[in-house]
Amino acid sequence: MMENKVFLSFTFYSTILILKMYVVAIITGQVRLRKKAFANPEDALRNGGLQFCREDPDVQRCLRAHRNDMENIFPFLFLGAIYSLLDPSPTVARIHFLLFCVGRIIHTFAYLLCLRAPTRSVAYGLAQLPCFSMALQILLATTPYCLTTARCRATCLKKPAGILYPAHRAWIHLLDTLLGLLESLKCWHKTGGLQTQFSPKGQSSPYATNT
Ligand SMILES: N[C@@H](CCC(=O)N[C@@H](CS)C(=O)NCC(=O)O)C(=O)O
Repeated sequence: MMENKVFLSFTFYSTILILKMYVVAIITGQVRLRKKAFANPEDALRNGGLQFCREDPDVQRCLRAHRNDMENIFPFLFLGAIYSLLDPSPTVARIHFLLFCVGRIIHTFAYLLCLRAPTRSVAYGLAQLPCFSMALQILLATTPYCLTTARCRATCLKKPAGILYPAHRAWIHLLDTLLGLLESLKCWHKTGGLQTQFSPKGQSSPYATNT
């Protein structure tokens, strides 16, 4: 793991973001104390009385910021980890992680400090871009395997005499078309596209089989 620069970079930015979430949780607790707005009767009783077991707009804001972090940072932890395994360019990967991290930090500031719209939305959109890019690259890397498996299954469903049903033939043709499309995308990738490899270096296409 320590030799995988991309994974180290991912671990660094992920940890920063997890610490950021902890900070939001601490701020929520402080706002509860300052505004006397507790979530549980026992907390309210300890801090002045049951009447303080209530909601407060500032506490709600902190909770929404935290929830939005969970909606976005948790998927990033998955996407970033898998993306790191695809052997992308370390520089491109770092740009992905940095963009997400900066976007999420600005989002939190914008939310907690009630910054003027559309600051928060722009930060949200900025952070979503690398996530969509990583998701797309993961799909490009994994879809050939799934399609090849489907194709193998389809060819195994031959009639005893070795003849293919017309529906099977059409299905195999569709899978071949999709695989060809992915092969073209792969070439585009290698000639300066998204810089991620689909299969280990030097290995021929895994789906170059005959019908
Ligand atoms: N669950 C979100 C989905 C869309 C989203 O995350 N929007 C961003 C940019 S407008 C946001 O900050 N939403 C506020 C929030 O989740 O509390 C929502 O309800 O708004």
